[in-house]
Amino acid sequence: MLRRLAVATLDANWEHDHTVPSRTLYPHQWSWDSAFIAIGLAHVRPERAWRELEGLFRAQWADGRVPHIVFNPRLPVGAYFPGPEFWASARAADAPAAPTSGIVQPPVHALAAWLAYLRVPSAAAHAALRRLYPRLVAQQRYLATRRDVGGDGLACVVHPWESGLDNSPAWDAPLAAVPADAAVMRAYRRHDIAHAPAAHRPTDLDYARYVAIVASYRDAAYRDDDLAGRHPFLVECPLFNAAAGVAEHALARIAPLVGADPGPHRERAARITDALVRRLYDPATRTFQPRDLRTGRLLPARTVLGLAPLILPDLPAPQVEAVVAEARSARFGLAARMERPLPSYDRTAPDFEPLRYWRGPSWMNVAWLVRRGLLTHGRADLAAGLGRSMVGLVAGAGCHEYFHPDTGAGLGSPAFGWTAALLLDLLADRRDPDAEG
Ligand code: 2M8
Repeated sequence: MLRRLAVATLDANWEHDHTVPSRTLYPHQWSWDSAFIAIGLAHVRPERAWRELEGLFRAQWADGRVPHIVFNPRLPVGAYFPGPEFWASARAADAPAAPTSGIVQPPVHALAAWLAYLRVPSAAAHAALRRLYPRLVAQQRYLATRRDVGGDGLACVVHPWESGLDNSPAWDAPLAAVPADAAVMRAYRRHDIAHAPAAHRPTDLDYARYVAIVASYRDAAYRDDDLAGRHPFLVECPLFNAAAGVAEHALARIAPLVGADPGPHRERAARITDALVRRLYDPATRTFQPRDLRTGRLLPARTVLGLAPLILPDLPAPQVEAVVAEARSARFGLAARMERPLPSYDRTAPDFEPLRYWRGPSWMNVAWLVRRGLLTHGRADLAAGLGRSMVGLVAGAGCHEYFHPDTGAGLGSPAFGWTAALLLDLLADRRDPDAEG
């Protein structure tokens, strides 16, 4: 029954060569959505899983960046804000012919490709893996070289949208330092608040800042040289970098299948984990926190981003223990029998907002990552509790974009791609055979 709902949701969101996150709110192709969606499609429409990933990577830029949105040129102007006319990707020398955004999202794609292959290791899957491998390597190279603004082995994000957790309290301080005036939004039509209640979404002032950061990057033709000298938002994010580390582990598994050497991937994975622990783990709070490169300081909000490094198979034992303790604290409430869903933000914080985007509600994709991390580190009891809570959300409310962190009520878009896809993955495999990496 639930499985049928999930498959119907994915089928309804399928659009010639990709799956839209939502027909209403997000009608184009999104980067990390496609990776999560491919993981689910592998269970029911394996051929589409590869089309989803390969379609996205066809829009990869010559410098290796995988854009966070690939625009569907068949849609009318105004179908999403900011649309292709705002991003103006054609101004960048490295951009492909197809219109895209100019920023990236967490690199969960190598993991998705590896999991899709494991699910159905057919000749077609092997051929797709061969085609994707050099592109996945180029994606990692872009992040490791052009985005290592801190110079110590981590990639930085240049926009809150790159984190995937756009409106997280984690970004409040660095965002507040971006000069902007909410009045500029009078010149634009926000598409999101035509489809979702404004009280659930970022404010106009947030959007004015989002737009200002894009404009700064775009006006420099999306170049990454001298970001430290000119770019208004530069942050090292624990989830983003944990995804990059896991990508190297996945590439180390893929490499022998495509005639490549896994050694360099293993070495890079170890270096990322080491840098993550050195730069983003705070021994005082015993959790991972993003670092603002403009001030050099760790950002204090305790968000679900801090739990993400658990997905790294080589995370040292003291940090595993600390993250599991943080997840089990009253802030996040992880348990073998969960009373409430995993929130996106510390539920004891005074500014916890159960309805607003990434400031409290529960999301299937980050819960899926945390669950995978728990399995990776031998916490099957907690993973089972989290998995049951995740399935319970969809059973109670359908394939919503996100869920109320107290009641489990469905919020955001009602027919959401990654919710459906990751539910399929959970249903098919409550015990992950590849959990060690
Ligand atoms: C949300 O982000 C977009 C901008 O990329 C938006 O708010 O308009 C986030 O939840 C992001 O993680 C997700 O990839 C995207 C599409 O589902 O929506």
